[in-house]
Amino acid sequence: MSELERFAVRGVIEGFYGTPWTHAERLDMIDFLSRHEYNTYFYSPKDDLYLREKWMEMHPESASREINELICATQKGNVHFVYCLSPGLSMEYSNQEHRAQILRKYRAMFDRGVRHFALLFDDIPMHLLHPADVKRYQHLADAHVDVTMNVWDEVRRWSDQVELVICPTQYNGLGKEPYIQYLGCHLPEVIDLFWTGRFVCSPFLTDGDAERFQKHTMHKPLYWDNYPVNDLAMANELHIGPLRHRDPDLWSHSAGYVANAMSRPECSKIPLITTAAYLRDPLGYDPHTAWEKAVNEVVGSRDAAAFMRFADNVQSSFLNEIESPAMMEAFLKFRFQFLQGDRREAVSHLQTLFSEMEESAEQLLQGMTNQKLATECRPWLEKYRHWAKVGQSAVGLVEAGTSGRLTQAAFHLLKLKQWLKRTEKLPQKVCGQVMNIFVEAVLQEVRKAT
Ligand code: LOG
Repeated sequence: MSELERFAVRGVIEGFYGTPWTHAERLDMIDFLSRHEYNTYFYSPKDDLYLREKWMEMHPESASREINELICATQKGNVHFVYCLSPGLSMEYSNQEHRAQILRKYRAMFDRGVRHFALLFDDIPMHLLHPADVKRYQHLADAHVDVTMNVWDEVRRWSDQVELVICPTQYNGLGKEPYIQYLGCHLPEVIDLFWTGRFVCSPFLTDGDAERFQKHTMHKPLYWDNYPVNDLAMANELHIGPLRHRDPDLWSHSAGYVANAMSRPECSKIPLITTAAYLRDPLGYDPHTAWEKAVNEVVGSRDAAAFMRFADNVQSSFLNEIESPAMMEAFLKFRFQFLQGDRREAVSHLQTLFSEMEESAEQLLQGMTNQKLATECRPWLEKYRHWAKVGQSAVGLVEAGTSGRLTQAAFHLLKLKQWLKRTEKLPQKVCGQVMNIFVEAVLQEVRKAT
């Protein structure tokens, strides 16, 4: 695809709540982005004090040195570094000194070569709180337009290469809500507006929604896609599945696409490689093919098969309604075979399934080539290993029960209950509801027989 026929901005935002990436992780990520044809990195971890909570203070010396290195790395890798400030928790919009402070922080970055800036007004009160602002502005959008135009008029004088992105306070919906409509219609088109789609985490991003957004706001949306991020309420999900349900023509209806990553950078790489494949060729994008390639690249050929087996059961997210597809299929087949055909064979298939599951878990827990990935995935791998144990006890119970060996059956039932209790204590989402459904079916048979 030619440069003109794809997303103009292909970015990743470090925009999650939780532990920010380390300096080394950022440098590694910038290199990764460059190799995968991303062209933009938004530096905006929510928990970096000097970008949000203490936005008025200058970065301490050591952080400032690290930012310099990040800027150099992005320049080398042909990636734009976007310096983002989130002043909305405390800013008095009408205060000249507050505006000057934003410009002072931007200028320090400009002098080091940064040309891309963002003002992020997400996750702040929807109403004006400072009395001086209440007096001066009609509403929040009025204040945001005023501050943005003030900042824009100054930074565009520094260089004609300077670009500015805004994250509105209302960043999801239909685009016709009064705040976003006001903002869009009062800001020039060159200033991009972030938008997460209809929802904070949007299962689908469609051309139709993008067109509607443009109609109401006079701006093509700059997508801020909240995948693979897994912060806050999503913390027990590990988003290592592929990107799905983004329309192939979205590039022509948008100003660009930016993925919000997880605080686990190595895990993030798997979905981000699939996203890169989508951004490169949206029409030809096939989630499963891209996913296998991504796993191969991040995990390495030695562990890829075991990891795929694991990852198939760790797909819980707003993008994916089908959990543990291979395991579900195996259970349905088991049920059919057990009731209609060869019981022994049915049981033996499940025995193989659960011992392979345990072997994969052990292999990945004990010595993955990619140690960093192993560390980041550990809690989910542990849960996966626990489910393998539950499965083995359940199959043991079925096998002993149907062949009349009641003492063994009682032993397996005890084991099953023990493993189930331990497993259910682990909060990580693995196997969705599929294992619970299977175990419940087995226990129901036991209840009937006793
Ligand atoms: C935050 C974002 C956070 C994400 C997912 C935006 C624009 N802002 O609800 O920092 O990572 O949701 O929890 C957000 O999405 N707010």
